[in-house]
Amino acid sequence: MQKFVSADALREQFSQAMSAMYQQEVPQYGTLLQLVAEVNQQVLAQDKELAERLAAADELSRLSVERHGAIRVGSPQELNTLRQLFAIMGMYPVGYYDLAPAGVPVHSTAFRPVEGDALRRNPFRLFTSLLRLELIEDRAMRQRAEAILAARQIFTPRCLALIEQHQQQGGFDDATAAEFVREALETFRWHRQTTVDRATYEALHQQHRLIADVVCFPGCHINHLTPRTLDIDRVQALMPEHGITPKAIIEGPPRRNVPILLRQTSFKALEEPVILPTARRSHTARFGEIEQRGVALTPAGRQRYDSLLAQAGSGTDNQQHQQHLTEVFQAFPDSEKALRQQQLAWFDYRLTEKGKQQAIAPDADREALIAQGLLVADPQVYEDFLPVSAAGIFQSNLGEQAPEKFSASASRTRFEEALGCAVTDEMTLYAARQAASLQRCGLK
Ligand code: OOG
Ligand code: NI
Repeated sequence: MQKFVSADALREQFSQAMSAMYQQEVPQYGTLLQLVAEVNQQVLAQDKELAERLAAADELSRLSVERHGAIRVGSPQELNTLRQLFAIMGMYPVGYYDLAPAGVPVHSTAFRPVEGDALRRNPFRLFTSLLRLELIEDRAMRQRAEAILAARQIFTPRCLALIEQHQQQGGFDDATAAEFVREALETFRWHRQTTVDRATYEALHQQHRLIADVVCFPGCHINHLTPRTLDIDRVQALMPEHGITPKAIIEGPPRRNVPILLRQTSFKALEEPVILPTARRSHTARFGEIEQRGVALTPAGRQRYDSLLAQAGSGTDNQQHQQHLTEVFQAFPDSEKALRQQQLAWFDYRLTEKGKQQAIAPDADREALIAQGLLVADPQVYEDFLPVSAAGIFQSNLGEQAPEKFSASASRTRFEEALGCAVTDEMTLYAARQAASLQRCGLK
């Protein structure tokens, strides 16, 4: 029988190739990677308990490969082909994010692994946005953009052929896998040369900077990659010393004893020269970002988070903003026990060695078992994104242009039609994982 390369191995190779390409294209990203690795090492050296805990939960090995990226596409066909391409690497669309209310004319999903083993091996995810051209009011402009997008092919012919081959044969051998990674990478490469003339670029840019970025280039360049840090406040503070200018505030929840969801910050997009057929100008699209991931929240926890975040509002000074957030978030329980008891967060349960030697009644009280040292609850890492944070990251990289408000309603159905399938609801995944872990312990 033919031996196929696993989807996990393909994803790993692809994410490494993507990182190498981006470090070459944007050297500041390489600097950021080094800084994050140093800070992670310091944190682990200072916090032995955390180091042991991460090791026990099998989280340590993935830390250094942990990253996400982001891309933006222009047409339903492009999104549909991306779905097929990412499926080969074990990445499936999870979650629907509508960014129009925050002034960004896109809606998005994250292509990511969904199984526990795949996530532990390599959690590489891509935040993928589809431009909502229907939000452009100028009809002539909208049609022009649609025509430009219809005329481009962001995938190499060989990449398309390999996707088809995979669908027919169910896998790749080693050599074909390597070729697939090379070909797939081409779609995400930066091109200095636009496909449109200066007047068209300026007109689209005038509509919205994002539209120019999505429509005027021959591919959908990766616009950032994001390593995972164990201390985002420290990295944010150290960035200037390393010649990197961070955005003003860290997005997401404040620093907590039990980190929740996701905290993110980025460095400003580069102003880089692009070549238009008859002119040159600068274009800002590509940046770097870091994130610190915490425990995934249940729907009840998430509701509480959303309302506290709305209550806290935003700010321009990071220190003040973090202080204010910390105060507002005092209303959110900050111990694992409380998060479990109030069912605000998702956990993975496992029996200790002692626990394995005992008969455990299916309806035994979990907290009692934990107190007796028979059961351990590891927080489930939040694997997804936050729309308010994402909008903040988008905005900080679109320059000073005042955010435009789009009143259009969310359009999940249209997004899923373009994608060619429904997006998976992330809560279902966390809930199923917690339930499966309890079952493995013989608990209900
Ligand atoms: C995506 C911005 C959002 C995140 O991690 O939430 C984002 C983009 O700029 O295309 O990166
Ligand atoms: Ni990002």
